[in-house]
Amino acid sequence: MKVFITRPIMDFGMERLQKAGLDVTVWEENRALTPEELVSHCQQADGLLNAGINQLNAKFLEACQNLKVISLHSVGYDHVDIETAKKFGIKVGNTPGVLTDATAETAFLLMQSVARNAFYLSNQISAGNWKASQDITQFGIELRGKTLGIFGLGSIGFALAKRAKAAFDMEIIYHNRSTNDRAEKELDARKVSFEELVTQSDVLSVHANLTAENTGIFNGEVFGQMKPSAIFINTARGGFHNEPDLIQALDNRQIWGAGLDVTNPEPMQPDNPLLKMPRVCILPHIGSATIETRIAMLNLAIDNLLAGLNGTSMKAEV
Ligand code: 8YV
Repeated sequence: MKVFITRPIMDFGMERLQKAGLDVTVWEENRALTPEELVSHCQQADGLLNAGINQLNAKFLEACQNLKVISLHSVGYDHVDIETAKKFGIKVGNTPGVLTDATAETAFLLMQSVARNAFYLSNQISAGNWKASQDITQFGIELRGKTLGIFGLGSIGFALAKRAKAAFDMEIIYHNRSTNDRAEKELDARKVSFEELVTQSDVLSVHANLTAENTGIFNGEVFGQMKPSAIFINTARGGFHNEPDLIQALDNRQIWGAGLDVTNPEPMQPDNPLLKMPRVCILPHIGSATIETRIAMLNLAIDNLLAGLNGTSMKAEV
């Protein structure tokens, strides 16, 4: 059977696929595939291992109905038209759980870095301005005892809340469709309305799945309702926040700071003003980018791929 992979994978992964007797084609070019190239490669394949956020929309799926399985090298599946895939009997697998801690640690890193204005002051050193930190306007704020608001308290949100509670004794509030009993029991977390989350959070961190309903939900109006001392963190998907509105909210001091591991659009352009702003920390979508986590993600993605090709049940099916 033929498999197409959208970017080079670790050697052990290739060995597993070759040991399974699969005919593997890998996209080696140092650029994203065009939608046309993706279709032309997938029309020959039985399975697709998709790394990155290629749009696997209805048009793509219509053209590639021959696929038995799409195995995502990601937990997020907002770039896949799941209903259409199901319609064509194409199984879709993802990688939940194995990246929970790495992604939560990235959010934890960002909230601390923003609170201490770390990236900006570090860049001031290379700009020959060591003393920038002595200016009171560049002083940081402390997280101890503050309120952490989680938008979408699933496994990653819980892992962040647990760290924030243990390290800074932060109060946890969350906005979710369903109640998270474990978080309420173990972290004394409190379920609140969206309005309360926005107005009460000292740090508001996004950990939900991106949908058509919540796309752009963090816009100028919402940033305007947040505390002027609040920090906005997004390690989920750039589509949750309206970036020009975020820049304006920071410029107008409607919020205190922001930390992003996902941007809108991706990749972020090098001249984006957010990269030079105090109290702003930007990372290039590295939430799950640790050796341990990427090995676990690839193993799970290959398990799902092999199961999909063999018609057996996947470890993680969307
Ligand atoms: C992936 C992610 O690294 O899992 C996700 O949803 O965003 C990241 O872990 C990214 O999608 C690239 O494959």
